[in-house]
Amino acid sequence: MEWQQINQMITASERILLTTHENPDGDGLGSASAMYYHLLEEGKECRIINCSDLPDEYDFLNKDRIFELYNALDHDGWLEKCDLAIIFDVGDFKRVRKIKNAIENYNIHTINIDHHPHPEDHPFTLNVVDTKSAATGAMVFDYLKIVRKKPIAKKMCDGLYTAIMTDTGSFRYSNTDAKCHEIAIECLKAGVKTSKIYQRVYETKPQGGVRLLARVIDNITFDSDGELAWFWIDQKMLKAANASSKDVDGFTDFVRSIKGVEVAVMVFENGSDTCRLNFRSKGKYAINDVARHFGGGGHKFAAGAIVKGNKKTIIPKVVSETKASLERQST
Ligand SMILES: [Mn+2]
Repeated sequence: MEWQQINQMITASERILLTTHENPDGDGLGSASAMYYHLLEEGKECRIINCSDLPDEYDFLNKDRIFELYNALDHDGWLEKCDLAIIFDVGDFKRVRKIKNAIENYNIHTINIDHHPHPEDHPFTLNVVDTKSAATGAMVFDYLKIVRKKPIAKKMCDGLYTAIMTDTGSFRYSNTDAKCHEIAIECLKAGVKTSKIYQRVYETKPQGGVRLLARVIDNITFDSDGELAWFWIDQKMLKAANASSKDVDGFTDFVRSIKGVEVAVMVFENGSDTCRLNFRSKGKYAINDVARHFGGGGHKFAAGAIVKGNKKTIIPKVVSETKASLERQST
């Protein structure tokens, strides 16, 4: 990997922006916070500025109030003199929203650290991608291991552990490898309270979200001899359950956990003539080609897309396209 190039660019910079994608997850946030504390030790002036608010379940990473929500008035003065932006787990540069404009307007050099695929003609100054890595946090761990003279500090480990835990579904998904466990060992030795982090992230489900899940479970449709399970959610269901759109995170993983199901698909009607599609596979079938067909993308076994249209028009297309893909792959 290009660790030395990253190191050179960081060394040459004074003021550094760290950021991750909209609707951030544990991987993007954990990676950014680990790097933040490292750069602070290096004497850099750095800030984590995201285009979305910090989700409640990650507030344990924010004891030092390190996560900021972008707003041009507050931040553009600082960004104007920024030397470098490090972007974590983004998948697509567009997913940092308005921060992309600021980076381009102020000609800030960029390092992209990610385990999602990016095209050859990527827009970054330096593109560091390892699609085999279970999490972006595992790449940040490697970088810190190589450049730090001191051990990785507890505060950095809190972020790294959160990144690995959330992107592997707590060390259960097919991307979990020996490396993930090695990182976990190092984090435990550094004093990370792993069960506390687990509880904070996973055992704080809002009641509305659980009520919504009950409705979803009641309406799963099975296809392709039970290997495909799909469901939809619309704004009416959300209202009736008193849930928010954030609550649907993890539903597709849950539906995939049913016996015999290989692929789970969610069609979520956003309310503004768009639907969010979510694809999860146990590993027998790749589903990112279907996501790509609908203009999205992602990993082989976890992908998504956002499409124009309502559930009436979208569901038949998504179901038939997914069924066709499963059929192609089983012959
Ligand atoms: Mn990730």
